[in-house]
Amino acid sequence: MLLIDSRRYSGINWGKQLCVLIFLSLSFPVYANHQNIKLLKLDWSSQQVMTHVLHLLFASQHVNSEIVVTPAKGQWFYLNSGRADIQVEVWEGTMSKNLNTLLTKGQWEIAATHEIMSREGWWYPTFAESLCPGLPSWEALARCKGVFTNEDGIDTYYSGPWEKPEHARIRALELPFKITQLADGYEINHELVKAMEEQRPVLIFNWYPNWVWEAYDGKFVEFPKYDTECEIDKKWGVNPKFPWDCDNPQQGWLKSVISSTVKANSPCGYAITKSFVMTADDLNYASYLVDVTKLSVEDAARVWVDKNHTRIEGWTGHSECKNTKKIKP
Ligand code: TMO
Repeated sequence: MLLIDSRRYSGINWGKQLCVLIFLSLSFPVYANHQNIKLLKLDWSSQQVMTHVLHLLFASQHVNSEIVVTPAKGQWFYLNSGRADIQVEVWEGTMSKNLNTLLTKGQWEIAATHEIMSREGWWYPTFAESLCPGLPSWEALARCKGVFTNEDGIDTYYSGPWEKPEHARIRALELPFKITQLADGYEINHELVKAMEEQRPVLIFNWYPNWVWEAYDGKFVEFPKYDTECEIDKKWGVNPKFPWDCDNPQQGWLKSVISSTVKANSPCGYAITKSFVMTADDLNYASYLVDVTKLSVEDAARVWVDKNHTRIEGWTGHSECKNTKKIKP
């Protein structure tokens, strides 16, 4: 209706307009692709800070880059379609399947394997163990009605927005919990801190490394050990009727991924990203600066780089970077 009206009254030739629009939308991303390396910024603090740190390292070597923002769920679309070139934190616990699919496309490779054993799972404060004997074993949870409740007294597990199907795990392990799904890392941290301040038992998605382990005494629930078969074979594990009756990997990897476009177009950017290998302390500090100190992500990245100034040469002093003019300090 609107289109017909505006057509009648404005006299615009929509056919021609449409052609121009289609031409622009088809051609523009292709050209943009050769100009800037696109760094993917997702929805938890350490990833956001590390993305900005890489952006600063690139800038110090005159490598052009820009930051592209999407929630973690959108990352595979962004990577697959060339809308992004680098993701600095791919976690095994929630992202291994999608990463493997991406790697089979041939235009992607692992840039770095961080020196980190990562884990993602259900976190609770240790003081809750006296209220729910048998923890950290998952079997204790079924016997603990009324302990991990929300403000309305409903037994609740607070999940994140990341990819693993927590509903399927709850069904397969017959756990008496409703899920409240939080939007991102900031909502998770807010809920966790609120519960800690009220000394309220909380059952909530969390991960290692993260600042939480430095601030509070807590543990992961131990589910049956992870096995890839558990995700696909109903018969595997304690429940023969449903898949997903197991944990996430308890000692997972953490990697960065990079497109072959960067390798071809920016040897210096490629070399920097390959050498940008993080430790657990690096990520703890990054998340701490944002979640506890409440710095903006941009400021946190600058503080993080400052703290690590002795390592900068190791990340940027590559022969591939010597040709580019350096920014004068
Ligand atoms: C993807 N995350 C580290 C927040 O679990």
